Amino acid sequence: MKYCSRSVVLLVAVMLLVCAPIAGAAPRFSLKLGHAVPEENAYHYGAVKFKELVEAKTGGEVQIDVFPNNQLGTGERDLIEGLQLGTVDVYVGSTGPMGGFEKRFLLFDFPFLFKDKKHVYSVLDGEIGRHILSLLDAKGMRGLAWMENGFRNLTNVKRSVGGVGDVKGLKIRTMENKVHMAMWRTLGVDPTPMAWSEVFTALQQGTIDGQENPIPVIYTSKLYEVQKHLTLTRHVFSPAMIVVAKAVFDSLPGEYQKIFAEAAQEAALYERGVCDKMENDFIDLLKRNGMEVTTPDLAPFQDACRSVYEEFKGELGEDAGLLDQIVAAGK
Ligand code: EAX
Repeated sequence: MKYCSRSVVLLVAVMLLVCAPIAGAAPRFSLKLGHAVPEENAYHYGAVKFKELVEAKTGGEVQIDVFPNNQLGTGERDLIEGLQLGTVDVYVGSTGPMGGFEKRFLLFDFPFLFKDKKHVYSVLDGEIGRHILSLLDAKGMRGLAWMENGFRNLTNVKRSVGGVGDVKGLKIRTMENKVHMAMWRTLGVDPTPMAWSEVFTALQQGTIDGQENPIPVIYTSKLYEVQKHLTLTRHVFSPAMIVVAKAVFDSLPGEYQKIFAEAAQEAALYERGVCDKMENDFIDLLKRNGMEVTTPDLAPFQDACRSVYEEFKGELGEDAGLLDQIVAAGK
């Protein structure tokens, strides 16, 4: 009897060991997601939502660790390069530097191209948006969804900007993007391309007078501590994206690839909502933190930088016609 009971105990123990999931088992895929902004920014909300959806839908077989605030690189261009080098698995961030990897991403950088967010998403969520995202496959990346950075506005420490003439001579940091730089040159500004990670210090030290970004970035990066004047120029709509390194995406089983695509779309819609609310709420907070806010007549700004279209349309190659399609969609 004694022998019998011991063998039963042994059998049960073996079964428990084999059947019970091994607590804390290493996930099949452990991925690093990087972005360039603080955890208070909408990107982080979108990144965490993506993480949560993917981990839940894969039963923890895929684990995503989110690294905010440039922890995986020295700015967005660096993070995007990381996708190609294998140091970053997932990127959440703006399209700003992407024109340096695939020229046709410059399509979205033309000044005053988009009239409002309805116009923006009629393009990004349609055939043009799908086509532009697909171009990343040839660059070692898989673009999964369009998030939102937002309409970009000017800040500076030197003077109030009531009209287009008031920006002449300002030294403004731009993203590493030749269309943005050209736009500011046509307005008489001295553009300084710089990684986002260096901007706050440069403003603090006075090596630049100002910068331009959407309201959520201006507030969550505490630029009110080093900038006095906010001018609501809305001169470019800056899309953001969820992009996976193609080597990583291709290594996933088909069912996980589908989960990634669906989770990215859901996270992007969620992030756009968060970003939109921040854009509406944060202008008052910027005023309360001492910023003077002006809303100049934008027509002179638009007229002054119209030449950028002719100067850079050729960069879009066979997709140059998409620029006219986007303009037409806004009429
Ligand atoms: O993506 O570099 C920039 O100005 C970007 O808008 C910012 O990092 C958020």
